[in-house]
Amino acid sequence: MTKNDFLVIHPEVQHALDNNLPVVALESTIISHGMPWPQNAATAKEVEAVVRQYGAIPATIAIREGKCFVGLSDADIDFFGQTQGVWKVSLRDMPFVIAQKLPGATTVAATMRIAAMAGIKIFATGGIGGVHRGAQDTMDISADLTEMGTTNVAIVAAGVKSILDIGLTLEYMETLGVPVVTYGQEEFPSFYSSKSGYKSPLRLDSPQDIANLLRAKWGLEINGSVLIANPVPAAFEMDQQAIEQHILEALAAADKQHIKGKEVTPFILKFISENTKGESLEANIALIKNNAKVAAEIACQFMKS
Ligand code: PSU
Ligand code: MN
Repeated sequence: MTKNDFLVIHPEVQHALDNNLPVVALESTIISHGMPWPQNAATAKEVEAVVRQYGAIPATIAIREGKCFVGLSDADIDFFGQTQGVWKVSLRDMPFVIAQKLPGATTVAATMRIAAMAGIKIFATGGIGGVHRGAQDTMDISADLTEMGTTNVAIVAAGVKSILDIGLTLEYMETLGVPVVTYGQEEFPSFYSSKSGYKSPLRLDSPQDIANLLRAKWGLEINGSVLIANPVPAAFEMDQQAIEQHILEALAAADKQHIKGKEVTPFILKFISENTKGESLEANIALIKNNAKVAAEIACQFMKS
């Protein structure tokens, strides 16, 4: 078996790849573990529609029946939105979930790896994993970051959620050689808020400039990702102080209930969503659609070589 034997690429996605048309990869952990049913599936379909509206082909990625699927049907999206017990699959889980033929929703790390296998260069999501608060004791650093150090897929995300240590996450990306570019502003955004208190290492103001950066990076054979931080649309922005309060409560609850390892991120996301009466979910949906738009625009510019 070679790695291509594990891939099932949707014919529409394959056609786009064969003809150098823009394609945007999308993850599935956000569907199975990041949002409640039925908003999760509805959002995943809307995100795909936004990618199409801005001229690219969407490829949502997930694992099923021992294969990595690149491009899902609406019925597949419903399956990953509804089914209990779908695995959250980061890189270390991939061999097990594939060999056992279990259903798996892919994180940023696993989605990037599969997107790269298929030949997709641009990926849109909500937020990436990173260095957790207190990582100096727990060593809890997402495999999203190490994957970003090696795999040539650029990510459009709304920055880094302040459930993480944003400063340490930025430091870690610097160590890995990952350029962090904020789209259209000086400050690095923190998912629910356009602010974070950290200056963005880089800033660019057009999809064309971002596409040029990607060409330069990969043209120089500097492997790895570029993080394109796209601030949440102003109308959906949440107050930084208020969200910090919810995050502190979520972290305290996780600690008290001894939540560890891969359960930490989904637990905190669910806690915040339940404790902000859906306001955070609304922001989450708005920012993902905005990221899909920008990713499609970058993908279109990138293919115009
Ligand atoms: N951060 C978010 N929303 C998410 C995730 C992270 O704001 O949905 C998901 C993504 O799939 C990400 C994963 O890749 O959690 C990171 O998990 P971990 O921290 O266990 O690596
Ligand atoms: Mn972790």
